[in-house]
Amino acid sequence: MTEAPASNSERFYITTPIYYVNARPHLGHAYSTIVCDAIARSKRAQGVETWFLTGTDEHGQKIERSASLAGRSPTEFAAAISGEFRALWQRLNLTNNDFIRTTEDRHKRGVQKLFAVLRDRGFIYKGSYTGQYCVSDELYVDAPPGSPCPDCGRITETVSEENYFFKLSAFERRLLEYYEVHPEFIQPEARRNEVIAFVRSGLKDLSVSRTSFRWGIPVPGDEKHVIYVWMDALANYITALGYGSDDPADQQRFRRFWPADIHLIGKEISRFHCVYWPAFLMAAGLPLPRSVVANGWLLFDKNKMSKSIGNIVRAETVADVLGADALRYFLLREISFGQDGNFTFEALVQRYNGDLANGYGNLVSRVVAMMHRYFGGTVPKAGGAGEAERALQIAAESVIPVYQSQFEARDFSRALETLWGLVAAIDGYLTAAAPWKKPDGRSEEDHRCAQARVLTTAAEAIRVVTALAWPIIPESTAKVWRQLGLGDLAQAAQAGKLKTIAWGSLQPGTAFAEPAALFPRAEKDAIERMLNLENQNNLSAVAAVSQTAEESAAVSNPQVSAEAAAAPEKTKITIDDFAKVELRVAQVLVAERVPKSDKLLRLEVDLGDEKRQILAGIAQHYEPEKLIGRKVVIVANLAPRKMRGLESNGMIVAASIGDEGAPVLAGFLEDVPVGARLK
Ligand code: ME8
Repeated sequence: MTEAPASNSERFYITTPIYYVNARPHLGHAYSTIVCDAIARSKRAQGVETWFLTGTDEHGQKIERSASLAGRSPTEFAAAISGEFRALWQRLNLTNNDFIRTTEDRHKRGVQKLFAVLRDRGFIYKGSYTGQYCVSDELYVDAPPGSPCPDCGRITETVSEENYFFKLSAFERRLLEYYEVHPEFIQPEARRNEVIAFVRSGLKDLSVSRTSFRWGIPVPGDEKHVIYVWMDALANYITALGYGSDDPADQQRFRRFWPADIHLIGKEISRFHCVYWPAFLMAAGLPLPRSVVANGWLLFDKNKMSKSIGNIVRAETVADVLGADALRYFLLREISFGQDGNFTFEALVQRYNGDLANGYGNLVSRVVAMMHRYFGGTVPKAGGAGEAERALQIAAESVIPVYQSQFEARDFSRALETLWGLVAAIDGYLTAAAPWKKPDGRSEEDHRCAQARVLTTAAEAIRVVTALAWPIIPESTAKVWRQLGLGDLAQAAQAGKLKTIAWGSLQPGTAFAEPAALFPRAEKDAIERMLNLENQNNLSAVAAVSQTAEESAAVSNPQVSAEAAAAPEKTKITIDDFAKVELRVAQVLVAERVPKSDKLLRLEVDLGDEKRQILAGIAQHYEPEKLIGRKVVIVANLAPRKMRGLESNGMIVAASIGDEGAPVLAGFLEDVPVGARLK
């Protein structure tokens, strides 16, 4: 049975991609995971039993190489980075029900079962593969040797191995039919069109095992093969629920939540999720997920924020300075979901101050403070509503369904715009009513009645905004809920009390809690503080790399380092000092002159696991065209610096010849792999 059952309104299963552990998490990862959290929270608030899964993708050649570059075992390396993801998700108040690591036994067992089922059903056969492979994307590339990867542009490597193959070609027609019958399966439309075009261009069988490295899950019964990392990774969506387990509780969870309602992913991994994954599931006779929804890219300095480009911003930095809710709000408000969107510190601070500090935060603190000042913090009985109160009520009642349907359609930015329209309306109402001012000629008693009416109406409207905004800014809305004397908001959501949000639930006699700061205004130095945190972190990342190298040098050569420590020499460096310098082989992909500079060339080099931009003062001695494809030696852990407005991330090593110091680039007589370390 491969047909997905019609959507189940009582249960909901949502997943994020599981993230590679080759580097620390950044805002791009946080973005996809925050979107899932907001959706999961809103489903729970509607009383839907929800399962939200995230985790880490820990096998494969890319992780094995990153670990070895850091001088650590893959197990240790993966555990450390996976721990960072998990800690960050807690910090951002994410409510995932499970966190799967692909190195866990429960996952290995499930993946091996899936492989065995596919083999038993005749969809896997043995053959041999000679062709290109992109280690960074863990992708087989159909192109001649030396070709760049069509997705990331890195040079592919030639692989020639005995492999197991999956009969992907057998699913071409069935997949196309499935996309046709289920237009909602791939979203948004642009991704659906790309995937359909890819499948229409013809599907070749897919190699699903590797023999040239060990860091993966062995093929059951043929252990010299490890299972292709994408088959391993995609299976997490079922192994985490209990696929492959004998335990009845796991089996029940799997039956309860599979198929997934939403696999939320970044757009670059649509092919894996919309072609390979449904084909594996069809072959295994399992139901297909109801939808694969792709978010666009978060850009920084006009490029996709990515660890390999090196233009990342950490979520911790924003959370440290402005709080986790500020980040959650900003990402959902600023980016039109499904499209690419820019991250800038300026826009972040502007939105924070405008919408959160001066908007919602200021509104709440004024109303709560006045309720304390004029009514001792207890909601008074209010007389009949006037025209202004009725207008605010109508505004709130019309915002509720519009907001909910925009949220449901994942148009988070518009949904928040709608909701903040209500914040502005409450603000306007309060300013016009000015309950802090007794108009001339109004009796004390009438004034008190007016104050009661205005403050209860404003507080009621704030209650509506707060209940609706909870999935997006859970920490601050929970504080507001408490200040309004309504208790624990998360518990209220859990108990289904937010299922219907209707006007008029704030009861007279409710005791407000003391006002507490929500969003302190960000001062001028907020951006500088965030930039400093990022710089410090970059430096400590370089230091961490050096330290690992230092440790490993000491371990591999304890005697030398002990002697060096005992008898330091002034003019000579120790082996430990040398180990701090990360010298690596890189291949030049792009070389061009820097405008208005006769000395500088701008190079883009490939280090195997990442690409970098380096500026080199060699333009008078080397023609840029002749450098393309050449392997050079670079100092890889040099702190980045800017020249002519361009960042240089590393240094090319060259001999300096003659009085003029003419550069001659270092190279090798034997062929050396890209990324190799010089020791
Ligand atoms: O691809 N903008 O892991 P990964 C928006 N392990 N989203 C971004 C982003 C950006 N700049 N950068 C990262 C993998 N993401 C595989 C997935 S799933 C079975 C295996 C988010 O660490 C986005 O969701 O490269 C993207 O798809 C994911 O992180 C890629 O994370």
